[in-house]
Amino acid sequence: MQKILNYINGEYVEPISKKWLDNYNPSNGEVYSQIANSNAEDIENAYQAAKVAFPKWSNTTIDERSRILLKIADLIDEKLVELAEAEAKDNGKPLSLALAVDIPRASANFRFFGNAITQFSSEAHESVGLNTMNFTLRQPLGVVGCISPWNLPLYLFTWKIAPAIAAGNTVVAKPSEVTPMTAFLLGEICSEAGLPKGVLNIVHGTGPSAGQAIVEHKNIKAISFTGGTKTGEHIARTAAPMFKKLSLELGGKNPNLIFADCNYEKMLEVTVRSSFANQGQICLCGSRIFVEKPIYKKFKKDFVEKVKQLKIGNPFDAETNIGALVSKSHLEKVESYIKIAEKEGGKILFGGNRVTVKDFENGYYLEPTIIEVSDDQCRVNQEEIFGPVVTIMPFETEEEALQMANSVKYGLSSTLWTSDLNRTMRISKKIEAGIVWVNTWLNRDLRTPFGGMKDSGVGREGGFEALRFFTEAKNVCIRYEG
Ligand code: TXE
Repeated sequence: MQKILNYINGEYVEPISKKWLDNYNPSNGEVYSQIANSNAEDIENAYQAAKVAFPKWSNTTIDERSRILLKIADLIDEKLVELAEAEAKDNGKPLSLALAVDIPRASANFRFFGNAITQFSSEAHESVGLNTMNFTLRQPLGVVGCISPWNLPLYLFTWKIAPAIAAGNTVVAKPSEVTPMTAFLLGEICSEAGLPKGVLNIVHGTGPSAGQAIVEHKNIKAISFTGGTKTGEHIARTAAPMFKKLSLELGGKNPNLIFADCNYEKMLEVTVRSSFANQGQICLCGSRIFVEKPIYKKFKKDFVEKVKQLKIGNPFDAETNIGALVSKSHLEKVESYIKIAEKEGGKILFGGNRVTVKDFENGYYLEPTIIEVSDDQCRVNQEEIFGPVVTIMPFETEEEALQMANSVKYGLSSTLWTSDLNRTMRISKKIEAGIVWVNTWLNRDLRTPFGGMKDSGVGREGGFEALRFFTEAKNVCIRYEG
């Protein structure tokens, strides 16, 4: 059975403990590989490799760093099919989605930061009349930690690693133990691209063991984390007293506000995607749908009709729109919310049932589920479910829509469907979300700040925000004569 090894100092190595975790294929429920079950000793080895590599890498020219990142991007592009197949097998998502989104975005992450670093600069301030000149240095932090989740495995793993190394840091990175395969494959790609040994170290294992060891390591200067809000809280509690820089991209419970004056057909097509893409396992999915009363009945009917057409199948079938959920335990967690919804008086308009897929009988399949609720404060409207489940309810006024949109502890993204410019500006300014998509969804320009507020996290990724996170600003003030 294939072993998923750690990638430390440019070599694939076994965990010191020689212990392994089972890696499941969600499409058929079978164990198909073994994952290095690493601990603090493996993290220390990875840290030492990163520490040794740091002086040279942080003094590598911007052009050379850029060249290597662009080479990694090209190699990911060349290995698109192999990586997409690995991602679909490991996560359960449709191969078509991995081919179209996950892997191209992993490549784009390296290409974007390979270019961005050649444009990144800092400020100078002349204290006029005082013979004083100030300039700001933006120096790499040193060894940094990157920890990522299972929903968009290579996409989110590289979204952290690319800016970290572009800025001159060296990295100890841990992917989710639920979906480690493409992170494992990234190691040899980096070696092939000529990334010097020790610049990137990939250690596999569980959160409480390998992950915790990264967070509590006294010489790892910053933590860039994406995952659940509860875990984010725990990481913050550990890292804050150590005064580490923290970037926390956490959960979401995103509103989708649909006004009667929207482009209805476009809205309907995109809302199916924003509800169920990646089996609803994207922190940016619009899982709370609010529809203006005049079109509520029509929307309810049309939305159910459209969702009924979605094909639930194994990830490798080109026709599949909805693949397997990532794990048995996650399937059970999502199902538990459907039961809670029924207890709370929600009405299941469509879905709610497990699906048996021919030849993949032991896979983790669930119907896309639409629940009509009457109280926006009910649990299925307040808690992140992170599966193919959305709620819908009507609203009368803009004020009511905005009040309900903001009435959750999360504040990650939001979607607004309207053709009214003034309303767009009013709502965009008042909605409590780090991202507002208007007449679109998951439309991403990597230069923009990415992240949420409230319980959706702290800090922003993307563009120069990410390069600023991974550097320390130092003011140099020079007094000169005459
Ligand atoms: O996240 P976890 P998971 C949400 C969503 C999902 C929940 C759990 O609600 O159901 O998070 O998903 C590592 N110290 N999102 O299990 O558990 C862990 O090993 C250090 C939203 O993926 O937070 C993994 O690598 N690390 C999110 C990573 O943290 C620890 C996308 C994420 O694990 C750790 C995914 C610890 N003590 C899930 N405990 C988004 N915003 O995109 C765990 N980890």
